[in-house]
Order: sequence, then C-alpha cells, then structure tokens
Amino acid sequence: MHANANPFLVRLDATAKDMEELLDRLMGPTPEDGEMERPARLLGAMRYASLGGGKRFRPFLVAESAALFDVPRQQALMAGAALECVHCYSLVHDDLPAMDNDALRRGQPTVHKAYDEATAILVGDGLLTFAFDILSRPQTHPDAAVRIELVTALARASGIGGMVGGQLLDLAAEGRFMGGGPQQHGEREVLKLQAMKTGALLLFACTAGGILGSATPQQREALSRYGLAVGKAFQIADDLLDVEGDAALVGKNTGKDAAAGKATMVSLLGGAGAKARLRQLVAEAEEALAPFGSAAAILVEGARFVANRHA
Ligand code: GRG
Repeated sequence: MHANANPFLVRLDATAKDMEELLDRLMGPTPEDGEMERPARLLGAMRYASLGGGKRFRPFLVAESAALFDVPRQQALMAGAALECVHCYSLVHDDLPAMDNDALRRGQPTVHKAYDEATAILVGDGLLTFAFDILSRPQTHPDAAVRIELVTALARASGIGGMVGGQLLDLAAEGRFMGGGPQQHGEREVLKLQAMKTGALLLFACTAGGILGSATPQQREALSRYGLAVGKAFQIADDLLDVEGDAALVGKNTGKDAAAGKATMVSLLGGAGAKARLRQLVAEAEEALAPFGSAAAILVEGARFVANRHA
C-alpha cells in the first residue's frame, strides 16, 4: 500500500503495520498457559493465512471507532486482531474446494494450495478459536464484563445468524443444495444474505469501539447505522470489482458471480444503479456519524474508501 500524503491512507497503513506486529507476536511459537504445544505446520499455515497481506480495514474500523471514546489503542488493536483472525479464517474456508474452490487469495496461492485441504480446515478452526482467546485476555479490556460483551457480539456476528449463516444462504442461492440452477433472488434476499455474510463482521468492527469505550445507547446506535451502511457499501463494491475489477489488482479471480448466475446488487441494479446506491450509502454513513462531529472525519473517509476501492 502506498500511504503517500493522503491522511486516510496514512492512518490505514499505520493500523495495518500495528496489526501485522501484533498478530506476529500473538502467533509466536511459545505456547500460552494451558496450551501444550503449537505444532509448527499448523502455526506456519495460520501465519501464512493471516500475516503479510490484506488491507486490515476491519481492525482500522475498530481502532478508529474506539478512538472516538479515547480507548487505549492497544485495547482496540487486540479487539481488531481477534476480528482479523475471524476474517482470515473465513477467507481460508471460503477458498476451499467444497466452497468457492479458489487458487488465489491476496495475490498468493490459497492455503489449501500452499499446504493441503486438511491443514486449511484446521487453520480456519485454529484462527476462529484463537479470536476468542484474544478477546478473553485482560489486555483487550481490564473489565471482564466488557470482554464478555465483545465475545458475545463477535460470536453472533460470526456464527449461525451472521457470517456462517450468510455463507450458507449464499451457497443455497447458487443452487448448491437442491440441484437445479441458481435461486432467482430479489433485492430483499440479496441484501439480507450480504448483510449476514459480509456486513455482520464490518458492523461488529464499528460497534466494538463503542463496547470498548462504554458508549451511550445513542452513540452505539449511531455507530451501528454507520456500520450497516459501510457493510452494504463494501459488498456492492465487491460485486462491482467482480464485474469490472482487474484480477491482478484485486488479488483473486473475478467474473465468478456472473459465471455462477448469482444475483448481486450489480446484476439487480446494473452498474450505474449500483454506483448510485454506493453514493447514497456513503451519504448515509456520513449522516450517521454527525453526532461525533469532526472527530469522526476519518471514519467518513473510511466509508468513501470502501465505496471507491479498486482492490
Ligand atoms: C467460509 C464461514 C465462511 C464464510 C465465508 C467472508 C466470506 C464468508 C467469504 C469471502 C468471499 C467474499 C469475497 C466476500 C466478499 C467480501 C469480502 C469478505 C472480501 C474480502 O475482504 P477484504 O477485501 O480482504 O477486506 P483483505 O484481503 O483486504 O483482508
């Protein structure tokens, strides 16, 4: 990433560097209390899946939403690291032959290609479990009640009623479970599926700062509205990249939605319609943050970044 002089990119880059260092430290070879050993192959593959790539946009959202409440940065980074572990696990499992069957991720061979399928499944299991290990540590927050709130929120965003549920709905939409072709989804179904599959983790990223900072109900509501808009924008931008993106730049194969005959916001609204929706979502995100004034300017930039991203 070229941070150059753009203040938003400078901050995104700073979080990416901090995240790299923290994940590197957390995933060291020395077992923690209660662990017997960290097998080198598993640890190596978990590091391959989570270090040295990715925009780290979710940890950035955690760090910047937490900064609104003067939460110590190290606490926000711990919560961001937990979230990044869940995100990386989801990418590893999504790339498996039984799911999307992808050979390329972040411009590198996917984990099951670089290692093997069994290792890739265990990498996902290991990263998901590790996320909750990280959240449960006092370095994430000294108050156990806050840590439990984070654990509950991340579990719900990730699991049956969040990302995993959304992935199931996505596979069903492709017609995987009943033979025949793809389901003819309309906007309502596509929005729900995407809110679960992609939006839930981004929403968690935005609300985690409020949990860490013991925000008021109104402040939490504002962050949720922002997070919902960012989640929707992120997925529409992803769908646009699949249609218009350059695979080399995106770091993964493109054109897959159309090949699968899958309904997306781009297939439903058309390219121009999807771009108009993106502009509307950026305006919604900005409006949601109005109560925080100029302190939230970087998060407004974050919404613009999501809508305009090319990778
Ligand atoms: C396998 C349980 C399970 C879930 C998979 C997230 C997901 C659900 C699948 C990934 C498929 C996909 C491309 C979804 C679109 C949005 C998305 C998560 C894109 C990748 O996120 P970025 O752009 O990636 O933040 P980096 O590499 O920057 O971290």
